[in-house]
Amino acid sequence: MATIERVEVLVTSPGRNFVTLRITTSDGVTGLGDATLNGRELAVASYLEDHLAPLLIGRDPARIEDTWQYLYKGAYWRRGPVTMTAIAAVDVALWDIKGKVAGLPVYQLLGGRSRDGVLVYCHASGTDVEALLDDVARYQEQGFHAIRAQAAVPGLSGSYGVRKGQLYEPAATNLPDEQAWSTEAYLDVAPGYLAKVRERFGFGFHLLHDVHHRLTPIEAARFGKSVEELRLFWMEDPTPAENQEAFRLIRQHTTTPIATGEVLNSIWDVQGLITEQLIDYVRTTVVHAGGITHLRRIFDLAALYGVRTGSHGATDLSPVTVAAAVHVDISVPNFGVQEHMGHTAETYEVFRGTPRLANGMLYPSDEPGLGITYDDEVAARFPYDAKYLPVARRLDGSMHDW
Ligand code: EZ4
Ligand code: CO
Repeated sequence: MATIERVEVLVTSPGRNFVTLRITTSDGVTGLGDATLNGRELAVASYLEDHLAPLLIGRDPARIEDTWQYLYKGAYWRRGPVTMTAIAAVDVALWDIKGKVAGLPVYQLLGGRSRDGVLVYCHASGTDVEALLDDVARYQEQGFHAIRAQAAVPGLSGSYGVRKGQLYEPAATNLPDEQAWSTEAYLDVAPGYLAKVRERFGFGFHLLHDVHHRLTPIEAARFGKSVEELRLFWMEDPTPAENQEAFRLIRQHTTTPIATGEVLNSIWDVQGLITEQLIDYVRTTVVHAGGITHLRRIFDLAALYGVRTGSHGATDLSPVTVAAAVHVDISVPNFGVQEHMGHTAETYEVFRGTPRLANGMLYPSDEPGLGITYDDEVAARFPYDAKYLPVARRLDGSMHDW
């Protein structure tokens, strides 16, 4: 029997910080797992290095489920983003190893393809409405069938989702950027610019919008109602995700589909949302929700209730997660859509072999395992660089959800 011989925690910052776990077996097979938790990277690195690595050495790498249960139950302290991201990294690295040992891509181990490719949505944004419309046009020309639209709210520094450089990168400062927020101003403009997108481009593509946890339940209900005719694919995170009750109220008022879950990390966090059919898309993803093993459990529960998947896929999820997500997405019966933003050229030099993007779809690699390799030499050129997500304050100076 092969055993786990080496466990390495790799930190690199090719444009942004990534934490990667590499497990090597006594047979010399390596597996990669993403362990990136934006703005709290080193907490997960320490969890892995100081607390999990000693437990993994000597274990059978083939026992993925048992290792998952051992790490989850063995922590005693349940759930939480740091724990679940660390467990995810181990889980994904072990799936990568299992695929390499079997000589099969991970999606084959998950039951094979349920579809030809994975529909992705991209991020269009603009500092004003015209710029947003230009951006939507650009993404349509690139062949995307699903497009998220976000525009700056005039007079506010804190509009979520508006790109400054080539990629939207909110964790951009060495201390949290303080941004101004006004719900009233946002609600005044957001339905209007989404309507302009439909006016200009019609209904022949999926239009998405991320509210990013900024509204109260009744505000979210009003927003959802006001955009019903625009037939959004979804409104994302209308209210702070931890209050599952809030979704019941929103649901009673609007037929606009709801997506949530990118900040949630276990099946327990989405249990009520799914079983009460309070959402349409569950956004939990491989890296923050306990890996492939646990994510599949969430998606299976969702399938029972007609809830589809819509996994998070921002730039802070490394190419290892993108690859793992595509292996899951292509195999599960209740796939909905996958968020896709892409990464810097430097990131693709560190992580090679990322899924192929064509005509608005991602296709998994057919290499054994996940199909991703990690270049230590390139990674070493980009040392860790502390970066924080912004915070939002209302106009009276009080804290708001960012
Ligand atoms: O703000 O991943 O839908 N995507 C998002 C992201 C999140 C970042 C936080 O790290 O909401 O842009
Ligand atoms: Co989001």
